[in-house]
Amino acid sequence: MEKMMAEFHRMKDFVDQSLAQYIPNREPLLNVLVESINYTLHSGGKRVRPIFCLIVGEMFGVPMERLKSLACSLEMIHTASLIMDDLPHMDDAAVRRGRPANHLVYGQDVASLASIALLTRAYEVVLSDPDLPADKKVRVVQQLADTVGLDGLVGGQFVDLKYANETLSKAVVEYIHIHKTASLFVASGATAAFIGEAEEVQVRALETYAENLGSAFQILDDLLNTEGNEQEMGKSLHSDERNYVVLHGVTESKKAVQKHIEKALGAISLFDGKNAKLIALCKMLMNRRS
Ligand code: GRG
Repeated sequence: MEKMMAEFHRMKDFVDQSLAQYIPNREPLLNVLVESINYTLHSGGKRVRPIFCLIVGEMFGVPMERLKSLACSLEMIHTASLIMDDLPHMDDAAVRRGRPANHLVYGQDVASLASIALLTRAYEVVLSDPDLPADKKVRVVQQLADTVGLDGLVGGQFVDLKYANETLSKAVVEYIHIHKTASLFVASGATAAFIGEAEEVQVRALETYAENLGSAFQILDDLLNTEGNEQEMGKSLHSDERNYVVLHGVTESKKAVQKHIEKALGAISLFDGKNAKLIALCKMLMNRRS
């Protein structure tokens, strides 16, 4: 496990360093906006989605360097969503990644623009990658846009916000988790597998893994919101929210996490002998305290 953790650290460092190259500041008038983007981008995110992308790439023989733009793009989308999520008219959170939320430092106007700039940049970096063939770029960006839009993060966030004060059915909670959280996990694995020219059945298996890992990740997030500690988590906790734990209780939620993990691990048995990192990623995420 220690060796595996060292590998994940190596991937995280690669993403951290590469991200810095993708946010150049060519215009002094934009200094504050660029500073606001970098403030949240480089404030200690776990880089889970790009790490998953790099693991999948490795399984199909794609070197990290070839997935640089995609891995960074996934993290930019995720960070853009966090900045937006924290805004007062959304989740209204004061702390993110252990620091005051972006809008509390730079203002809501700048934070909103930082989120949009980062999201747009996410598509640009893939489209302008000289090492990715044009047909691959188009499919990847199409999947990323789908993952963010109405049928993805935006849809999940909308349902989460608009139905937060109603009694949610299991199906609606599942909709929120799959769209708001799991969809970006799915895209992280599926796009890397596509670049690695994986077979259809392998892509499906990775999607099942990612959807279940993403759902487990979100339920665990809800559990940590209830049982965790704000300092360790590095973000504002909303224990009173109508999240999975409030609806189903701690015991049921822990069972649901376990069930999703079993499904995730079941799906990747197909890659027997090549799936050690995916198993380790599951374990690492389930043991997390932040
Ligand atoms: C602007 C891209 C964009 C989307 C608009 C605001 C919104 C729609 C969606 C919000 C989605 C959201 C914040 C989901 C929560 C997902 C989640 C569990 C976040 C925590 O992820 P970690 O633990 O965080 O990986 P770190 O800080 O480690 O990166």
